[in-house]
Amino acid sequence: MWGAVDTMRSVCIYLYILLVLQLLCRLTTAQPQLLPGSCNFELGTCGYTSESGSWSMNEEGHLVTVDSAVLSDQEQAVLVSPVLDQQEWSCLRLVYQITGQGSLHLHLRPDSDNFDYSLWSANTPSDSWLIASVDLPNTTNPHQILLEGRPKRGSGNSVAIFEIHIVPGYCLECNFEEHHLCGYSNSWNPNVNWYVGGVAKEPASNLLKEHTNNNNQRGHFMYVDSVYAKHFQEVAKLTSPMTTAPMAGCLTFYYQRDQERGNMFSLFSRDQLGHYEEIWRPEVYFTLNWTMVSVDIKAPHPLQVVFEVAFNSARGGYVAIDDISFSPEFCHTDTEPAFDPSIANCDFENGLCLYHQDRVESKVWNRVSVKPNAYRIGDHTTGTGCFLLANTPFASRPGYMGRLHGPLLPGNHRYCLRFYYMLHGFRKADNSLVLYIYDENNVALEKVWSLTDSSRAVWTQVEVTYMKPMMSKVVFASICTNFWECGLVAIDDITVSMGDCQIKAGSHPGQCNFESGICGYIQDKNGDKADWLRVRGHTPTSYTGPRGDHTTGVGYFMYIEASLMQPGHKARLLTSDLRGSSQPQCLIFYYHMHGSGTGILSVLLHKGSIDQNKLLWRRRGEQNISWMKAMVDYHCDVRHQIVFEAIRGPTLRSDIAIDDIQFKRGPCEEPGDGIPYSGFSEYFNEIEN
Ligand SMILES: [Ca+2]
Ligand SMILES: [Ca+2]
Ligand SMILES: [Ca+2]
Ligand SMILES: [Ca+2]
Repeated sequence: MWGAVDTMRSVCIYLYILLVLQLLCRLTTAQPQLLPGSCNFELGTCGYTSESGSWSMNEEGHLVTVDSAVLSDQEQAVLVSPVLDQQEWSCLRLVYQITGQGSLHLHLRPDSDNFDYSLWSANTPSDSWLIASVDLPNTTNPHQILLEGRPKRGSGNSVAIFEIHIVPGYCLECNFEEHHLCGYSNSWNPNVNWYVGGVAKEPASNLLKEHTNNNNQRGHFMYVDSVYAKHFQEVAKLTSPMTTAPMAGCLTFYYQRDQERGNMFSLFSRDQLGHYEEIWRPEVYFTLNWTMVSVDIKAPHPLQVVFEVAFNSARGGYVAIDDISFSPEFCHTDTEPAFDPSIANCDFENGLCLYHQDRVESKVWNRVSVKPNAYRIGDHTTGTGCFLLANTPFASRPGYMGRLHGPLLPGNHRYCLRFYYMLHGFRKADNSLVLYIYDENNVALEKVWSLTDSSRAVWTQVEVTYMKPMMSKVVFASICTNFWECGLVAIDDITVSMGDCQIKAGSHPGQCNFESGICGYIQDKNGDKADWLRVRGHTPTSYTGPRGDHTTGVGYFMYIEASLMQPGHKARLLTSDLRGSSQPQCLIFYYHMHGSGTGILSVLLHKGSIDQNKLLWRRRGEQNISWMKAMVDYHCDVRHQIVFEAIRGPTLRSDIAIDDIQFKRGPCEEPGDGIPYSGFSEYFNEIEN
């Protein structure tokens, strides 16, 4: 008898301990694990320091602000995190507010790199706080996070940060236990909306139990029902934050659904241009319990996921979701790996790559290289390389059509095709170049582009976005019906990438094409007599300067205008401060030195004092009518700037231009032209070969 009571007591104590343990467990799981770099600015700045300008702790705590009133002559205030060495993928959530006019920028500063990389920015003012989600992809480099506030000058403009949370995992993931809902947002609709559901706020149906921690008071999920639906096709949308990196892998989530009298439930992906693509819809109308779903995602660009439920009446049932997670491995073994369309790239430097011509016709397209001289433009890749030329006078036969076929690429993908063309003579452009998409049976599916404008004798970029449901390829066609009117058309530097051409790759701090400004480059105001000018089109003086830029043929470049300078005058353009790196660096840029009086272009390494300028690269005198590629290896482990210094030659025909500057971690892969300095002659007007 006593023994039985003892046993009862032990069982009770055991159950009690189990209960306490469970409670403790719930307390720890309810609080997301915060990684170093997180801060709520309540007790201090958690190791964040002001690098420039002044972020200040608000008197009431809870936030740091930068106000235009306290930024005396600076335009921005930069807050730098402690050094973080989180290597796994993590998600940074930022709670912020912009009041009046201004912007907030988030940068990543990898250790041992010259540049800070822009991760995210915002410039929309709001009446209350907003939340931003920024993916921090896995890295082996220690790094820092930079918060740059730029309130516009004038009173009432400020930028505030309330909270920085860095949590393990992907920004798409959410269990809806945290109060910001991981940046997921409901698109407000008068009658149907996604709400936070949970045990505390019992939803209409008794079937619903939250998923994350079964029976947990704090457990929450997202829930939409039809009770207030009044019209046909009322849609509730729950949208994830936009990822800040391309995503490929497996998205899983749990859902419950009761579709007694009609609702439509779908999961969409949405890109930065607003293109929706349905990636999943349920196979069943009614789930007895939480049901897990796994969907493979292959996005070459940042994306959002959108959970959409459409109701037709107030009796359309409900849908609930919870525990969205992501893994970089595909969930289904038959999912093909993300396709790399760069197999269709070709710069024609080493043959035709995977391109070929129709066999039945004589060679209409010829791979040629133009010996660099002052009259004929060389290729686009380097200025001295190879390109394809159709309709050379020797090959032309009236009435032909010369086709150049690209490799077959899989269907159902949106592709961005870019290439450069140039009319290499001055004849009629009509039909000189037409671009088709063909299927695998060589049937033309669509004419996607044709050359219409007349020649400016400059390499001009074309961008074409296309998508076909079946395997397809691009076909460049050149048509000649009348010998005397046939154009001489050239193509070079074909690239194919995934996604719409309008989605530009994120701006890279080490790249400048001068299309939207001068990238923070600095005009020397003391050590020279003139400035570099940013222009598009051609330069005003004949027989010197480029006819168009290198990036697109119709974009911007920097140049010195000889007619505004005296012989021997210098113009110096400096990069912003580069941090220095233990790694060798590769500087690539394009230069244009054409004109009988061309002077000198030098690239110098500047370390603080003028005396420490080191010559890295130099060209003297007229080089070529083409944009020429330069590659410069250098190494500098302290703070420095790179200087582009042009010296005007003896005559007006001495414009010097630069474009498409790029810094890469070195050493430069391909051999450069191997000549760091050329033109040792004292005479400026020497023409080099
Ligand atoms: Ca949950
Ligand atoms: Ca080429
Ligand atoms: Ca440009
Ligand atoms: Ca200057």
